[in-house]
Amino acid sequence: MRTMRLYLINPSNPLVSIVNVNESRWNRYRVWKPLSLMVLAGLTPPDWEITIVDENLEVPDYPAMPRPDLVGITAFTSQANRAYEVATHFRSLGVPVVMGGIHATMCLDEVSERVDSVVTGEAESIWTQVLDDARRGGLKRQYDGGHPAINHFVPARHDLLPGRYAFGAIQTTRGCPLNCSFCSVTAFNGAQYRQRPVEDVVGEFQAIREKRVLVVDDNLIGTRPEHMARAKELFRALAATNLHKQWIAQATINFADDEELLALAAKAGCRGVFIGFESPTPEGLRELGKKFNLMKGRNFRASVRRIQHHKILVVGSFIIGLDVDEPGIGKRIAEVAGQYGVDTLNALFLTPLPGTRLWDQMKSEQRIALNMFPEDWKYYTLTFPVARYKHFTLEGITREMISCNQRFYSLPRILRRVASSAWRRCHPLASLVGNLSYRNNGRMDCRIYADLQRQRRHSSGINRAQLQTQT
Ligand code: B12
Ligand code: SF4
Repeated sequence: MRTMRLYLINPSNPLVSIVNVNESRWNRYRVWKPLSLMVLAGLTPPDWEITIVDENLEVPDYPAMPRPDLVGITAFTSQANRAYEVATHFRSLGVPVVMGGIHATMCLDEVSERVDSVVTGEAESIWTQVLDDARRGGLKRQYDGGHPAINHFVPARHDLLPGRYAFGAIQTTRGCPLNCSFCSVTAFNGAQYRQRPVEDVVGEFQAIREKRVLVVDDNLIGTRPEHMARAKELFRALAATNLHKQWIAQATINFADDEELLALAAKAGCRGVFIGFESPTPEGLRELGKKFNLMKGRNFRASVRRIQHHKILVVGSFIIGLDVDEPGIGKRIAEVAGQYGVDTLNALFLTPLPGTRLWDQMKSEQRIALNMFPEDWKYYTLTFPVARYKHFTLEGITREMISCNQRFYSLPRILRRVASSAWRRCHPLASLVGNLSYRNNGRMDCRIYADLQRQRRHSSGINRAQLQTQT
């Protein structure tokens, strides 16, 4: 059988990509491995020769590369535009293009018009069939992978990307029952929380070259006692294998409620956790459907301290632009995040992502302001205001974001936080790097906001009519 050539491509987003990893060694900490493509590569039989292209690392000279037999493209919504440019290039050469991932699943019709074949849902159950059909020249227009059981997945191909990333990546669970209004995870991965067998995860951890690892799970510990029991089992097994890897993960705030869980996580190499606090007010949490954070008697400051006590840094995420938010919300979030004692703050604009409950609501209320699709998808990075916000103009909400970041990331506050983590012996260097990196991102965003305002005045770039209706 002839060996077939497959390119798997992660498109860049010109607004957020850092293509110049060689320019500064710190940029290595800002590009993350496209795990979806490594998983697809793992599922691909040996009669296919695979090249993974991560445009976030480097955009190659495609015309100079050998002609592939098939191109597979992944994309978050914010990458869709660039995905179509890449697809157009290969289709013009007569190479069939298949696209999958979250955007393809949520915007099937749009994607179908621009590629030869679309895979919706998770690919594990369907990818080899896609490849067989492509080999026979009989690709179907659409495949659906659904939500397969995640027992005994083949490991991702951790060897296929260059060693220029600071972090490896792994996934141990899928799905989330909580279905927050702004989040795509329940719609995409389902409400059932699925967990990979502990031995599979440990085996795959061992195959990762990097010392640091991003565990991409949306909630590594889950929400129920049996989920946490499995998380403990995983942490014990990781600690027992003595991998000496350091990893960061995402979790809900209940991570803080179980001392044994925290101690085991730290022993297994957990150095940081990303937690969605989302809103400083109960009304905000109710609006977002984040009822899990509303549990009676929750003291967020004490919860954060308990996590940090185990030398695990806490990144707190908040959303600006809720209907209940009033002017001054940026400053308030900075203050509340400071009171909770998080090590770094990740503030994002409320963004209607396709497929979410928020999308349906804002669409029906005609509040999606940047809606020249597919061009406008590039702004759906949660770092641009793309909707009409109840109590803010475009400039107003942008000012809130700037004031939030300037306050939280002022140099005296950064120094105070880093001193506090030094006092607690909780990775002060990592805290310093994290704080300076967020401060720097905030400053870059300010420049982009200023450019956008200028573009608006000159009526180029973003459609003027959209912006006028927004303000
Ligand atoms: C890790 C992660 C990141 C990493 C990405 C690393 C990387 N380069 O891929 C980082 C931190 C950089 C990141 C950034 C962002 N992210 Co993110 N991220 C995730 C997370 C938590 C896990 C993704 C993952 O790796 N999953 C594991 C792999 C194995 O699963 P998968 O990607 O779904 O791939 C499977 C299928 O989709 C399918 N598939 C995927 N691609 C393809 C391609 C082909 C050809 C085929 C056949 C199949 C296929 O097969 C795979 C195996 O089943 C998801 C949540 C989630 N559950 O998806 C959010 C998520 C994807 N992120 C999201 C968002 C919004 C962002 C940001 C825009 C904003 C932000 N700050 O978070 C930025 C994007 C910036 C940009 N570049 O434009 C949203 C995307 C929603 C949307 N409609 O796009 C998600 C769904 C989270 C959410 N709460 O809604 N993210
Ligand atoms: S925000 Fe977190 S808790 Fe809410 S649905 Fe998404 S993954 Fe689940």
